[in-house]
Amino acid sequence: MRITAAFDPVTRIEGHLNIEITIDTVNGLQQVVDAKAVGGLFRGFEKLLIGRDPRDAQHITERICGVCPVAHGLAAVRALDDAFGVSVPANGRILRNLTNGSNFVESHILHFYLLSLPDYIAGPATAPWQAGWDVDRRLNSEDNDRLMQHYLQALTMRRKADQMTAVFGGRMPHPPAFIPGGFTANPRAERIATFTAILDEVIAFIENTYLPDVQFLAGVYDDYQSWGRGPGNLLAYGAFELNDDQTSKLFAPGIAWNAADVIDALDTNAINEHVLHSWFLNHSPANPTESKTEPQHPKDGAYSWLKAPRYLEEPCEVGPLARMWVNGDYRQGVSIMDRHLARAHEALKIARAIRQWVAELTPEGSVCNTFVPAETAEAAGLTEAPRGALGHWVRIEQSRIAHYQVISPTTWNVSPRDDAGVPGPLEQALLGTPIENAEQPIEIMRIIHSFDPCLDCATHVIRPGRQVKIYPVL
Ligand code: NFE
Repeated sequence: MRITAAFDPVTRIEGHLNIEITIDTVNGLQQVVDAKAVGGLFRGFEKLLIGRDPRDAQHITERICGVCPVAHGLAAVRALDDAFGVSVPANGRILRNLTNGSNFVESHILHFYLLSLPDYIAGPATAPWQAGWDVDRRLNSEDNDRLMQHYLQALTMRRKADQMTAVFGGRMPHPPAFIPGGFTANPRAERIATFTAILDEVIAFIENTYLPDVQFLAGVYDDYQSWGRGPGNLLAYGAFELNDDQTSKLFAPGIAWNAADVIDALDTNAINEHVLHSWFLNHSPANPTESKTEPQHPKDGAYSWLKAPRYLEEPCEVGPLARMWVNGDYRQGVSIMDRHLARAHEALKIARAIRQWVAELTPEGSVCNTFVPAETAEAAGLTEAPRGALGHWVRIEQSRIAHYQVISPTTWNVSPRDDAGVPGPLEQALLGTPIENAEQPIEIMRIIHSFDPCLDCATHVIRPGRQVKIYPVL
């Protein structure tokens, strides 16, 4: 029997996503035969930046999302560093890394325990655990209880990791400390001591609890290392600069085609945004230095507010697995469980790097260089957010922002079909998935959650004709 269903909204993600799927029996196997990822809200941040002082960009774009504001602040100031021709002193570079890194660690813990684990374990008979699908539970009660306890611990560890972000960032979410040329907080000795004490607890949690839990779950659901693959093209912009000329990074940029071991160099000229199936005025595929954000709704053939970014016109997956793959840290496969495993290994890699970086701070040393705002400039700020490659593109004319484009990680992963009709990475990952129970297709949720989508980053609410803007509730 052919069934068409919509998951609207998909829960336990950030923001609002609607997935439309068709399930049918092919060659005797009930499976997903069509999938559409629908980002239902218009973001429009690019439009409200036009005409602003460029120095507002990091503060405004941090408001794109409360989960990964740090990466947006960082991408914005990286673009402005370039536009204003200002270098960043060692302390500024390290403080940016510490603040972004602690946000990664927090976000990965949040994702596994709060957003994904409820797909696998049975919780108490109360919200947010009920009403839930009670299918394909494979854990005995002892293992289930242990993971439930770790879920509760994760609430505390998340808060502590957020405290780390706030020690130097000033607050979390939306730390105001990112500025062109560096950072605003001084790494005073007592701040370093506070940060380090929390870091030790967080590292112990990742080593002793988070990573072992993911490895345990991947063992129980080992068939989930065969599902949810997608195109297998893994793209990273790179992040966490290790030297002052910013040539060496903890995560180098690059792209692996079809999950190969060969890594191609990144060329941002190869990035184009397609809009044929998105609610934007049609234009040819365009690089973010040029592409427009002109909404058009309704529009024939369109079904999402997300554009379709493509690299050399191919869909690409971004995120922890892409970063770890490109850097040779994790190459077991591309699947639901591989995403969880790569994310947990990445959390440990970053947390251990943070420990080294703190020791490299010079207390009371310079944290930023002075700059003169450019009257005319064009620049890009590329970095990594917890969910993957993040880019901000800015053009400044007469000292004001004339053009701004953001491509967030979820726009890569959850993109709709491109101009050639090729589905986005999540859409492709869903196709062909065997479905045991079409009334409770838990397999769909597990695939979606493995990408850790954030539609907040990709879309925001605007209500034309009303003077209010409404942000999706997390
Ligand atoms: Ni709203 Fe984000 C991250 C960014 S995902 S969480 O990580 O940018 O699109």
